[in-house]
Amino acid sequence: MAMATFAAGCFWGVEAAFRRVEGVSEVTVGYTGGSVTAPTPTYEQVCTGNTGHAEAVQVEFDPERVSYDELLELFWSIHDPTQRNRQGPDIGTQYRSAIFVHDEDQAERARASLARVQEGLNEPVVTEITPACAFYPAEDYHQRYLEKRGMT
Ligand code: MHO
Repeated sequence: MAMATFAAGCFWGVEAAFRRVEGVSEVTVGYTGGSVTAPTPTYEQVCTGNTGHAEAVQVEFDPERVSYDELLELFWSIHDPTQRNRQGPDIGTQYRSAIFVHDEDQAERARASLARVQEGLNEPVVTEITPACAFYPAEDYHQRYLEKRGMT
């Protein structure tokens, strides 16, 4: 199993989208990319936009069934990567568009994929590509949030 980490706005919908993918075995919503590390960031803290953390999903996948490139395609399709620190009504650094890469191969694929997406857009893509760092799973009630409410 391999790991991929993405931030694309409110993590509820992002989780639901990745759960639909065949070859994805687990998706966890959480917080990453920020500076507050102890003990564990809470949703309330992240909501202030001051922790530096992004709402993100950690995707566990079988690379023989779904490729990282395919996951990237989905990532681009479910949000607007030209919006800085915002997706629709949700505003703040916690809603930024970001790819947290787990190795150099992912970094190269993410950069190449971003360049392809940029070709089709007039506005600059603001998606950050940074190395994956500590990932803090969000509170239980945020996991499978839409699914539990029959909203997927
Ligand atoms: N617009 C949603 C965002 C939730 S998401 C988990 C709300 O206001 O609750 O950030």
